[in-house]
Amino acid sequence: MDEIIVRNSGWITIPEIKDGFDGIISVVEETRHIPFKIKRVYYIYNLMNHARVLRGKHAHKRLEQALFCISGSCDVVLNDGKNMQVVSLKEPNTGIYLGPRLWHVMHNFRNNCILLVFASDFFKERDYIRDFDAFLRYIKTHRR
Ligand code: T46
Repeated sequence: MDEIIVRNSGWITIPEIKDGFDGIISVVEETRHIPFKIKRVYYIYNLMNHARVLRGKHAHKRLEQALFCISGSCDVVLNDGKNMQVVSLKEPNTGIYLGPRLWHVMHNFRNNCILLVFASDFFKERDYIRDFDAFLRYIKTHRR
């Protein structure tokens, strides 16, 4: 696992309970494994394994999220306005913390990728910054 160098992010590893031939159970408990109170859960699926498929392309002003690829794999480009890096999500028990003010793009979806996301708030379009130049302007005045 590469070290995450961008601000407001980091790996999250959740427990795996191995049941031998009967499979594995992975568990997420709010505030224990996920560093915020969970208000919303959503998942993204039916993703085409195609170079043109790009999701994200935005940042959030306040929202905190935890992103897990629970089937297949994908890459996430993270950009905090200063540093940029690409992380691969490929283990169902290893996700990333996606804090606020972090531009992110998900792509390279492989093998019927299913992205499971835990979010700290309900859906609010006004929390999104969907223009990259607007994001760069925003972080100049909202660094914490
Ligand atoms: C994020 C990344 C990781 C809703 O109405 N409610 C919801 O809870 C969500 C998540 C989306 N939507 C609507 C808003 C759009 O009309 O679904 C449509 C697609 O959303 P969006 O283009 O934002 O999807 P992604 O995959 O680019 O981004 C999603 C989350 O929206 C976002 O918060 O950080 O996953």
